[in-house]
Amino acid sequence: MNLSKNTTDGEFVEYTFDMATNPLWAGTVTGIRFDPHNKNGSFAVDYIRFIKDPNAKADTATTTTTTTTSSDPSKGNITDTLINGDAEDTTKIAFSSDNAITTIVEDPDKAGNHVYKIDSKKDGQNWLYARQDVKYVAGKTYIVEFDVKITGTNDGSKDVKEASINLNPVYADTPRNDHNSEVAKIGTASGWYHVKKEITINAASTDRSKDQFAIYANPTAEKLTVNYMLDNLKITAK
Ligand SMILES: [Ca+2]
Repeated sequence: MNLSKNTTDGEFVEYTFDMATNPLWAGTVTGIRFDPHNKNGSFAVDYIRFIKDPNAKADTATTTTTTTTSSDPSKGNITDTLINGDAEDTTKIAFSSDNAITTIVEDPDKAGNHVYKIDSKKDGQNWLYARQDVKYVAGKTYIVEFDVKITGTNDGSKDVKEASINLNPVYADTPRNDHNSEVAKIGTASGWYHVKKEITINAASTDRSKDQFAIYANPTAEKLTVNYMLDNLKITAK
């Protein structure tokens, strides 16, 4: 999307762009870049805002929605704030990702059930994340349970022999942000796989500003990204 000229002669000018005409704006848009000129100079921005087209039609072709909802970690600890772990509220995509398109779809194996679909939006080798902001209590042990199903790789192959599924309770300060552990080695032939794993937040951790619960799939040995589905995430304090 380009502006029409290199100067507005010192005046504020309002530009409106119809993003629906841009084929790259599909799925969940996670960032915008404002890059106002390709000459030396200065600029000021009064506002940037998103306006919904009042005539936009709902996409009835799929059960997916593009609204991402985060929990409110200010409310308390993770057992209170983790939201929509079973994906049954199809208006609340409670997981976000920097490298995946995250949607809620009907479970291909069970009519009427809804699940998160985590698909890579990049070529090549990615550690494909699903993240939700939460708040932990230092020293607490939590029981994490969820169902995961490998759906294929980002080159279109539906056959993954073995993929590594990992948990990552993200929090700062002890000893680093990431606290990874592998919880499953499964393939597409495994179907839905139930994970149950205990995590303990380091008792010395005091920085709650980066708390996040994350699940990710490692790339395959062939350096392809592994797509997956999630359902029934529950986290309970032990
Ligand atoms: Ca569900």
